Amino acid sequence: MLGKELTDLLGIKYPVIQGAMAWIANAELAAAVSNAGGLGIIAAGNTPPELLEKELIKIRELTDKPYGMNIMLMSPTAPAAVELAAKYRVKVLTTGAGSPGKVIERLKPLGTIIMPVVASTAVAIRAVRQGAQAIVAEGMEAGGHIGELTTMVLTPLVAQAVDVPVVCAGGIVDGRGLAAAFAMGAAGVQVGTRFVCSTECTVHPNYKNALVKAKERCTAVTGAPTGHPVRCIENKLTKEFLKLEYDHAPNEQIEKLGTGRLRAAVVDGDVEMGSVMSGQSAALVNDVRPCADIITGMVSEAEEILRKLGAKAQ
Ligand code: TUI
Repeated sequence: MLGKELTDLLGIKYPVIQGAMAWIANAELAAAVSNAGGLGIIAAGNTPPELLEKELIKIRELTDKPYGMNIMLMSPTAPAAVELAAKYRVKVLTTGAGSPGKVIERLKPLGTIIMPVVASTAVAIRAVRQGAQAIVAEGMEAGGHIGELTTMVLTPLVAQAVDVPVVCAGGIVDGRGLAAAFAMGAAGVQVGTRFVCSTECTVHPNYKNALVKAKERCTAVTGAPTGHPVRCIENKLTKEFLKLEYDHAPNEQIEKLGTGRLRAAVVDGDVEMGSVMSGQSAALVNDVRPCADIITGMVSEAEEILRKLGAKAQ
């Protein structure tokens, strides 16, 4: 069975991991994905520790399946999130936006499986040397904070560079993406944007609608000059950001424009002046469906594609 090294490592049924999305990936969404046989992940993001702890308590009531947590290493709340992962014995931890060395040192002895999200081969190799048990290779089609390489190039590069299971991320919404991930040497996929448009996701309906109606070339990347490029649905906010960047505005002015924008989109539904983080794959998402439908549909479609490809190769 394709992806067995990943599903065995994580104790899950299908090789589908939910991407960690700050403000969006809460206990409800993560539990829905885990209950459907994937791996749900609670995003620590910049969540204050007392609120994150509530999510960790809640998910234990919502699922008896494995789930994980993601720590955004650039966040000032990252050290507190690491301690909560230790306290609640979180089984799987993904990290993003930085080097996971210290997190691995602290949590691996407790039995936590660490899967750093990386955007380059160099960071993947270093993370495996530091003890990572799997790697999520995230291409620049993804939403939120991104690297420079595409999924198509990054995935095979990482898969040939490390000897642990690789999870392919960035641009994947369906069975075509899952089959392609296997073809590139990955053992599974991480899916973000598609799960935002799930019935169980508690994001504001305006956010889901913005993704459902998005067409190709609907996203914009801002923040590149500051070294932290972020992909969002193009709107008034991204245009203002890009204008400031074009005019070489001081970093403080750019930072000020960004304050509170993700919350505004996710909680208040402000899709014009909020930060509607999304992958390019929003163009491939046309409906809102239950997580179980998304996952089983993806797996059966991939099996059908792989069967057909197998038949043609003979
Ligand atoms: O982390 C993500 N995606 C994110 S984090 C986020 S929250 C945020 N909000 C506003 C501004 C910025 C971020 C939204 N989306 N994806 C995983 C990811 N990790 N992409 C790239 C990387 C990465 C970058 C550098 C991983 C490691 C790394 O290492 C650098 C080094 O030298 O160690």
